[in-house]
Amino acid sequence: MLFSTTFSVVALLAAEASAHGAVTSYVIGSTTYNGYQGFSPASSGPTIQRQWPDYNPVLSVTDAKMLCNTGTSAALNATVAAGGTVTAKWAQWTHQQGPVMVWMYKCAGDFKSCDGKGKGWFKIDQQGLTAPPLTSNNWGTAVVYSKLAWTSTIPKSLAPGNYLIRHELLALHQSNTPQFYPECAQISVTGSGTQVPSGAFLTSIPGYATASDPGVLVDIYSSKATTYTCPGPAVWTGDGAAATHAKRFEA
Ligand SMILES: *[C@@H]1O[C@H](CO)[C@@H](O)[C@H](O)[C@H]1NC(C)=O
Ligand SMILES: [Cu+2]
Repeated sequence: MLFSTTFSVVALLAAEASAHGAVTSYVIGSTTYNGYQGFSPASSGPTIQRQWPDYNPVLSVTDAKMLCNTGTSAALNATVAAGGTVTAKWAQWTHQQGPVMVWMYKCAGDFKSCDGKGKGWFKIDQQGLTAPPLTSNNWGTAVVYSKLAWTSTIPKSLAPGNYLIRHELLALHQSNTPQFYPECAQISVTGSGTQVPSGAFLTSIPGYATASDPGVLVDIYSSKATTYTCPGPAVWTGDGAAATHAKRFEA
């Protein structure tokens, strides 16, 4: 009796763990960079990814884990040319309602001292709901579900330097119980860009949205909404687009 109870709890926990996900590798140019493949402590070799502890979601917008899912440093970094692409890959992913948001943060110096703190995070890419209803699979996370990959372009005009790139899946399949899945990697951006976003494009993590933000606190089953706005700032794409967005925000 005791055994079977313990067994079913363990089985349940195992099922839970296997039902979530995390970024487990990156493809940049023709190179694949391994991320972490298993739970902490890592059995993987050195990676460009900051280590996450497990596949479980972060459940609070104010949790320190929102930053990089606990990871604070990584041994390696990957070089990517501004205008090039970064593809994140997930070994597994199971939810199909909620947005994908991809963020970057410019490090002041080397990666060791780059803690991701302060109002330095900006979005380079996101996909929320492309067509109603909210209960459909017309979401960014549904693309990750089918492809187990997400490709973003590093803005061509972005200034070179050391950056963190943070992939965030926000799963909304449980009413008013948002689940955040963020992982970070270290990338060295090259090129002749001169721009870095400012003002309304920048935010802190944690802190980019409140728990009651309509993009965070959602009941997809009872809501009559036909559109969805991703939480946080507008996406910064660089060049002219930056100025247009900035003006709209200041108005
Ligand atoms: C990034 O990685 C390269 C090797 O690929 C290394 O030479 C360089 O020092 C690293 N940069 C930082 C800031 O750690
Ligand atoms: Cu899950």
